[in-house]
Amino acid sequence: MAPLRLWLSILAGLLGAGAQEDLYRKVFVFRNDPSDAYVVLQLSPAQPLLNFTVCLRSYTDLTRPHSLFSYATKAQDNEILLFKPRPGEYRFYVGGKFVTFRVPESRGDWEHVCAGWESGTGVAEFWLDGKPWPRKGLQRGYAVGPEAAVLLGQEQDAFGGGFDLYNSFSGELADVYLWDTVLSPDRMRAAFQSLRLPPALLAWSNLSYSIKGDVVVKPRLRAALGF
Ligand SMILES: *[C@@H]1O[C@H](CO)[C@@H](O)[C@H](O)[C@H]1NC(C)=O
Ligand SMILES: *[C@@H]1O[C@H](CO)[C@@H](O)[C@H](O)[C@H]1NC(C)=O
Ligand SMILES: [Ca+2]
Repeated sequence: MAPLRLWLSILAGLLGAGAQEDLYRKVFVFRNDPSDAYVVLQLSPAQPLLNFTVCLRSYTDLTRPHSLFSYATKAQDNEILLFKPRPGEYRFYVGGKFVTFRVPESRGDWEHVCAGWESGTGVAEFWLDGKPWPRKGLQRGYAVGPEAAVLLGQEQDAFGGGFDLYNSFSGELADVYLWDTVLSPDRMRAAFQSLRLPPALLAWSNLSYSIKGDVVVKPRLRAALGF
């Protein structure tokens, strides 16, 4: 290895920089319940967000509260949070406030969710398995702070920490995306169907992440409909 490359790889190791890869047809398996494990997603420095959409797919038999996506800033730990307090209910937080979306209890299958938010109108969208739920109002005029700690598997009560192990995720997660726009309905459906998607701040097809603790990357068990 050339000295410069060797030095860079040592530096990357010291900084804890993780893998950067296309996770197409792969999943994170969070093996323990409860768990202290998590995955840190590297988000390139950005401007405050006035619009965004977060999407992901989860597969779990947890009935206790659990976090699906936790984006914290130093000023606000629940800056963006997708949280499932119990079966049949999702909470979508922006800037520490939340709206609740009641959904059918899981049929023991993968669930795909997209949550979108627009500062200008304060309209929050929630899509489950490619279908929109009635929109709600949340944090009109707010701006989501940049320089975030973005974690899968744990719910942050402090920047990059403050975990409650009984809010941890256990099961499988895939297809995590974050865009700085509210996706059009066609693209919300495309995300559900794992079709081609626009460039994103976080993309499952090019994810820069590091695993902390007991999480493994495995192939999906089923290929139908892309999950
Ligand atoms: C946010 O979305 C609104 C409505 O589509 C648009 O007018 C505005 O320019 C967007 N702002 C940014 C910063 O993208
Ligand atoms: C993947 O992301 C990196 C930055 O995180 C970027 O430089 C690269 O162009 C991206 N690759 C693709 C195929 O989008
Ligand atoms: Ca929190």
